[in-house]
Amino acid sequence: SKKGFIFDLDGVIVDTAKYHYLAWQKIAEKLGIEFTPHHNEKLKGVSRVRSLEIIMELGKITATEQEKQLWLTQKNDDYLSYLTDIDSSEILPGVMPILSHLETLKQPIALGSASKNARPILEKTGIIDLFDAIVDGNDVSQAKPDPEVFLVAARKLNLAPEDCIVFEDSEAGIQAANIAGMVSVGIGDAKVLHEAAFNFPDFTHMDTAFIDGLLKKVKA
Ligand code: G16
Ligand code: MG
Repeated sequence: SKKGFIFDLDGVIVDTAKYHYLAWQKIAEKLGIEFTPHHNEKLKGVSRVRSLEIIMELGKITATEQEKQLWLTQKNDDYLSYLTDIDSSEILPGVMPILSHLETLKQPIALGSASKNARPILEKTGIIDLFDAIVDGNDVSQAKPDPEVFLVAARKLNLAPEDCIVFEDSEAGIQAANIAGMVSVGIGDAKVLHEAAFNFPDFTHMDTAFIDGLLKKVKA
C-alpha cells in the first residue's frame, strides 16, 4: 500500500534555517532585541509574519503596520540574498539516499513548508521534479502548528492523513503533524522535538530499513 512522505523544507531538506536565522538576527539587532539560537527555535517552521510577531513579543515592542511591512521586506530581501547562488550542495547529508529510496519504491513524496520561497529553492537545488505535490506558504493561510499545510499535502496526494509520514525539524511542525493525525518524525535535537513519534539527529542516522518498516506497519 502507498504511504505519503511529506518533507518540511528549511532544516530538513536544505540547510537554509541558518540563513533565516542570520536575516532575523539583523532585524532583531536593529530593534535592539537580544536574539539567540535558543530564541530562534520558536521561529522554525512558523510563517514570516508570525516570526516577526514572536521577535517583537520577545523585545516587548509594538510598531505600526508600515514599520512591520518594512521589516518583513528587509528580512526577506536579506534572506534571498543568501539564496542567490545556492545549488545542490545545500541539500543536507543523507537526504538524497532517502528520496532515492522512496522513488525506487514508487512512494508518493510531498513538500509541506511554511516558506513562500520554497519553489525557487527546490528548483535551484535541482530536486523539484522528485515531488508529487508541493504545498508551501503561498498555498495555506494557517501557520504551523496548525495542521493545514500537511492536510492539504495529504489531499493532493489522495491519501488519508493516517497514511502520511512527516519529516520536521521544528517544534511547531511536529505539533502540526501530530494534530493532523500523521506519523511525526523529528529531524534534529530530540530534546526540542520530544513530541515526535520518532527522532533522528539528521538523515545520515536514518537507514532505508526505517522507511521499509513504516511501509510494513498495518493499520490498527
Ligand atoms: C520555513 C522556516 C521558517 C520561516 C518560514 C517562512 O518553514 O522554518 O523559519 O519563517 O519558512 O519562510 P519565508 O519567509 O521564506 O516565507 P519550513 O516549514 O520550510 O521549515
Ligand atoms: Mg523546518
